[in-house]
Amino acid sequence: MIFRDLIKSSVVALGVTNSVLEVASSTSSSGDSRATVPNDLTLGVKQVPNILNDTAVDANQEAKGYTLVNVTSTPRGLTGILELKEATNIYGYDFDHLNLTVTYQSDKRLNVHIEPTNLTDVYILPEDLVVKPTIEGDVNSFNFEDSDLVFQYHSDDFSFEVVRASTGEVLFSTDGNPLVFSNQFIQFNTTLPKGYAISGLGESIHGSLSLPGTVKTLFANDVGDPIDGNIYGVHPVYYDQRYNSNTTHGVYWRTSAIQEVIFEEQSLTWRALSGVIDLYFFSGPDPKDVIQQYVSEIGLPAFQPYWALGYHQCRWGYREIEDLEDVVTNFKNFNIPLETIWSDIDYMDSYKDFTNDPHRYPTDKYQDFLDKLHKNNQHYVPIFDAAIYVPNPNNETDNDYTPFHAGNESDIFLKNPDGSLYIGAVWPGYTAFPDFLANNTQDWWNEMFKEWHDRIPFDGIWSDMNEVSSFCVGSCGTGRYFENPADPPFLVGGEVTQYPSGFNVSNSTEWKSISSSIAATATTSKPSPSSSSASIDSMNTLLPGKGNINYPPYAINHAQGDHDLATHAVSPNATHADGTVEYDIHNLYGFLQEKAIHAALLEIFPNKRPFIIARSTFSGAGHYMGHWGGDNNADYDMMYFSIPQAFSMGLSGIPFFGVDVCGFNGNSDAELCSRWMQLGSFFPFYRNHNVLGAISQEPYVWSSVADATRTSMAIRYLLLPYYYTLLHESHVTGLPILRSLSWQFPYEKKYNGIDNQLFVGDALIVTPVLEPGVNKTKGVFPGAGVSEVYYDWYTHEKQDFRNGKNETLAAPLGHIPLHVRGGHILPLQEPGYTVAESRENPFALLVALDNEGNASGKLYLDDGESLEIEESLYVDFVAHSKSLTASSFGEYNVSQPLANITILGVEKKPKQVEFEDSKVKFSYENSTIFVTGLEKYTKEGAFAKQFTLTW
Ligand code: MIG
Repeated sequence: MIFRDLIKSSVVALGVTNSVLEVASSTSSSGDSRATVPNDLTLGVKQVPNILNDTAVDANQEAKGYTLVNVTSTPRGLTGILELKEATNIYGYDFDHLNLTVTYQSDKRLNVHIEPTNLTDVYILPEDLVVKPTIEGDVNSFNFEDSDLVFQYHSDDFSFEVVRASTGEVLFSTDGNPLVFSNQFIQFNTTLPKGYAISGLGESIHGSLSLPGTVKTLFANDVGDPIDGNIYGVHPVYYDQRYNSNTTHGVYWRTSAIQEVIFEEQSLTWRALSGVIDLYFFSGPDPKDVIQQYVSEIGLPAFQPYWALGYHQCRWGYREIEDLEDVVTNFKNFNIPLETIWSDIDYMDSYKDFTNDPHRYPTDKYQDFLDKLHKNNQHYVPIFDAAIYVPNPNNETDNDYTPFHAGNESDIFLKNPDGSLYIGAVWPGYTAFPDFLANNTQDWWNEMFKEWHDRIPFDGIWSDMNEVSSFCVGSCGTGRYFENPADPPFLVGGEVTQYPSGFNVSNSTEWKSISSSIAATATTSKPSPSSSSASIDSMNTLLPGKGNINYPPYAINHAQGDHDLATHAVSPNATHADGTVEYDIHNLYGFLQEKAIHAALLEIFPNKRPFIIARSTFSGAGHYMGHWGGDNNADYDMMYFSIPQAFSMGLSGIPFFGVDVCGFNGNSDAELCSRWMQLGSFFPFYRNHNVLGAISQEPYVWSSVADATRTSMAIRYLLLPYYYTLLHESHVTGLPILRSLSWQFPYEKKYNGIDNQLFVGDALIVTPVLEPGVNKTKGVFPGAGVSEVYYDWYTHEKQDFRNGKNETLAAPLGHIPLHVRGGHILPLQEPGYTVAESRENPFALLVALDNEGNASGKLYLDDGESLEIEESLYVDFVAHSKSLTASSFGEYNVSQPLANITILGVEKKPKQVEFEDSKVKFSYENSTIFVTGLEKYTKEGAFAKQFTLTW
């Protein structure tokens, strides 16, 4: 074992708190003594975030703005020139001439584009990296009267407004605040109504954005889920819900720049540290309209394979292949469905991508394991880290690492400004980073993935660390990689002593022994600043051209302790093949890598939907992958935050989302894990994942959790056709799968910001328990008793809820309140152990009638995996006047019969129930008709023919 200093800040940044001691080395048997990346290489230069600096210059006050001249109308809008009134050079060199172009792209979409007339040193985001919303219809003509949005401007002291034509409401106005446009600082400000209701601007774990004083920093960051801080992805879009006019609009700034958005009492100031202004306004008018308008422009969500909806088990610390085998067996023995088993970095040979440890994960055993797994219709997804190990040229064995050499020969890694290799440090030691702007990268990449898959036939990829993360500041491996392999500059995987809140009550004896150690480790540290972005050029950091990109004059409130942009990330001056610096596209690294993985998987599995779960995302990434919430904690607050995080990913075009169920950092406990396994079973992506060193938290570890899991998993698997239909809907329309109450009921402000309940589609509402030690929970049921009806999922009883009332619901451990909204019909299928088995079982329908006795619903099915779908099945269900009709379209055949139909909300027991012309068996209880024995009428397949059921 090697003893090293425990570097608190790095450890905390990684989320690996309370680690005691274990060497990161994976080949402990070899007895090699390994170098360690020195701690001092991890230390950035402390920055004082501008927003925390009382003496910082406020550009809204100091800048002088521009004058608009030469306004010319165009068939689709107007153009003009903006002339700088007076240079103030706040946080950057002001551009003296800008081009303004306003384009009415459609009746519901307006683009405001502002860029310097001289584009030298200005980063323009290419369309092949991030798609551009395009003009609808004829580019040369537009009927301005039809537009929902109107652009207005003032020439002197240039400002502009976007107004909603139908209501005259000002949606966006820069009036009263100058435009600032310099090489390292762009800023505009819009007024907002008092008490605004805004969402978006992810990715962050956040409460409401509607609180004045909120700051959203948009800079992709490898950090363990700080509340409100910048985390893995960047989504520069916000949704502004206006309750005075019952309308919602969206504003998207198509930029990869480092950004910060500041919310004040009645305004929002949006800042970027490079690029140009490329703003898109979406007119809605309902929140779901805005989501679809935005998401369909950035890229509709990927269609995940059907099996992705099954249950996923993961952890960091399945040390050897036998651990995976045991887990798979245990799930089976405890009769808890397991669809996919995952590997964290444990499988790798010294943490090198594309390898497997010869002792702990020997290829032959590994292959046998996967073979058996696949025979059982189960799946395997390994982790993949973004950085590529730079082998030690002085060590022959170590140097035998093709992925690096092949990549280096093809010249596909990021460079330093002087053209040398940029070498950072990640798990294996000093590492290089693929450059997805280099010409040969994709070929190399495809080859590496292909070879890996030939040896280890995985079913999808889990992409981690692609912010892109690096443990040291700058190219620390330059001149040092001959020390490789090198351990990370901190310790990981020691004993974890942190337990969820409430653990002391439910586990009082264990609590006694651990509470003192928790107290001992609870320290806080305050940074002592050594530089600041206080005033106009106070730090003398202004530079013409690109400027000072490693330490921009405006310091964002980056959630790394020292706020240095290069802390825990590749440095801003790392350079791409075409000369682009990371500074301008850091936020895109993960997105570009995910596109490359997507392409590589298509080579391996032609015409199969690639399954990718990735960490760093950007606008449009959802077109390629799903996302997990990163390093949360095993605690109730993080379980709660998973709900707003899911909403936020949904409105960012990433509906396939879930968090580490039962919690990542810290130990979970039976109560938390039981609640979380049940809540997680309603998320599109359902995966339990755990940090190295924490106690086991597979659902079978505690019998109460096993029971709770079986209960809610049975519901999830029963609902698979409903979920798959939602998956398809999100793929073709952009709509999220998990929906907030404020999107479902957009005209009542009291439902805004409710994030302790969630709708799954439009038909189901989940009201989870989010705190320890209780046996009830509370939730609201919009419209109840007025326009809406809600039924208890379990008892089928119509609920006596009142509109707007916070209802108390019984929720003993093991029970998650679930309600069906009247007016909906849900397709169901009898659960099997795997998704494949489930798909062999008979179907069923759940009909929840509304107050008028009506309901409708739909089902979508296909083979569940083809990318180009040749055969699909669409079924429409309509119930009214005591009859239910199912009509199907399409070529895809399901051979499984329909077994039963449940109809909720039937006031009187019917005399008879008929399926087509045959009288069928039924029972009646609790205002519910339960029809059984339909298999004999649907032998050719549940939806082979149109049918009608009457009662
Ligand atoms: O720096 O691979 O978010 O899920 O278990 C930590 C180890 C690296 C971070 C991921 C987490 C994963 C862990 N990884």
